[in-house]
Amino acid sequence: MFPSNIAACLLLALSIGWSSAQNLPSIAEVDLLFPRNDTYAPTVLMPLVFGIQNPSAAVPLHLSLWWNLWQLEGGNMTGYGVIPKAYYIPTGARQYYEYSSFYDLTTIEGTWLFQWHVDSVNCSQFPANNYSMGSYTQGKRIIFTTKNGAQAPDLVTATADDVCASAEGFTFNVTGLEKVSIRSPDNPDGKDSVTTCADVVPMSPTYRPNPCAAQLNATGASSISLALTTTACWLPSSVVSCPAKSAGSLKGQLGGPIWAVATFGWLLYSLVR
Ligand SMILES: *[C@@H]1O[C@H](CO)[C@@H](O)[C@H](O)[C@H]1NC(C)=O
Ligand SMILES: *[C@@H]1O[C@H](CO)[C@@H](O)[C@H](O)[C@H]1NC(C)=O
Ligand SMILES: *[C@@H]1O[C@H](CO)[C@@H](O)[C@H](O)[C@H]1NC(C)=O
Ligand SMILES: *[C@@H]1O[C@H](CO)[C@@H](O)[C@H](O)[C@H]1NC(C)=O
Ligand SMILES: *[C@@H]1O[C@H](CO)[C@@H](O)[C@H](O)[C@H]1NC(C)=O
Ligand SMILES: CC(=O)N[C@H]1CO[C@H](CO)[C@@H](O)[C@@H]1O
Repeated sequence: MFPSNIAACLLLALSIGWSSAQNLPSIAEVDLLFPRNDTYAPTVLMPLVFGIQNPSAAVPLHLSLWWNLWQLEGGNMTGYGVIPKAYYIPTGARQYYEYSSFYDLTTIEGTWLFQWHVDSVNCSQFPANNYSMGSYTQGKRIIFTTKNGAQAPDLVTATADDVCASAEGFTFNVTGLEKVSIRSPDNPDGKDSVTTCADVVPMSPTYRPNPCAAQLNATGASSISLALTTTACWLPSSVVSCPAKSAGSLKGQLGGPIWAVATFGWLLYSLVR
């Protein structure tokens, strides 16, 4: 049913700006910044970029971002992935980006359905019980097209003034924080760890997401592009043309390719069926 030519995709993060401590209530927002509902030239490294606004408020939401990509011609799922800890965030950053690429997926002309959803906790709805936090899911989808001769993916253009407002996003109104014990596989000794769980209330009906606040300028866009290329260069038999030197030195630094990244929790799993 599913094709099997899927390679692992890697997830990296970039945070920008720093702010002082959090006041409640506090609004966090998750936006899909790229791809947009647009037409792009086929590429081996189509970027996937989420913006997380006010990440300090997002941390206790325990966000997970899930996605899958379908090629509409033939209806085949081409790839899927999860960003398991979108809350793995340096405290105090104002703006945070989780990004990856559809590595070697959108190399041909086609129409693509990209579905994404966000899991988040609400401690007042699902009190932490038996060490687990209940979460709920919200999702959106976009269609984009790849066509020879179309524009190359460009994160600055995709988040520019004239188009940024229509990006898809979800907002969260965090009104309270609760300390909870969770037992997680991250603790091999079986000990509980204490974490913070958010109480969330619905947004006021007039409030609209503000993805324009997550605009990327040339500096941010090129640092993301560079990271995507560098990361793709860690993959065995990478189909990306790699600057041999930088790929080598990063391997040296981290002691291995994908596995080193997994250690930091930044791996975006893209599974093969
Ligand atoms: C979809 O998958 C089927 C079965 O693997 C395959 O025969 C078909 O060519 C695929 N379609 C496209 C557009 O890749
Ligand atoms: C979170 O749970 C509380 C209690 O059930 C509920 O009143 C509130 O509407 C929930 N928040 C959201 C965003 O649904
Ligand atoms: C915890 O789990 C046990 C066994 O599954 C169940 O019997 C118990 O009701 C649960 N407690 C709560 C507070 O949900
Ligand atoms: C967030 O919730 C608080 C408390 O219910 C409310 O006063 C405020 O208007 C909400 N903010 C937004 C933007 O909806
Ligand atoms: C690009 O954006 C970052 C983060 O918002 C900012 O710190 C930087 O000064 C900007 N660079 C330019 C050249 O505008
Ligand atoms: C949300 C979405 O994906 N909307 C549109 C994107 O563009 C294609 C082609 O122009 C439309 O068919 C989608 O409905």
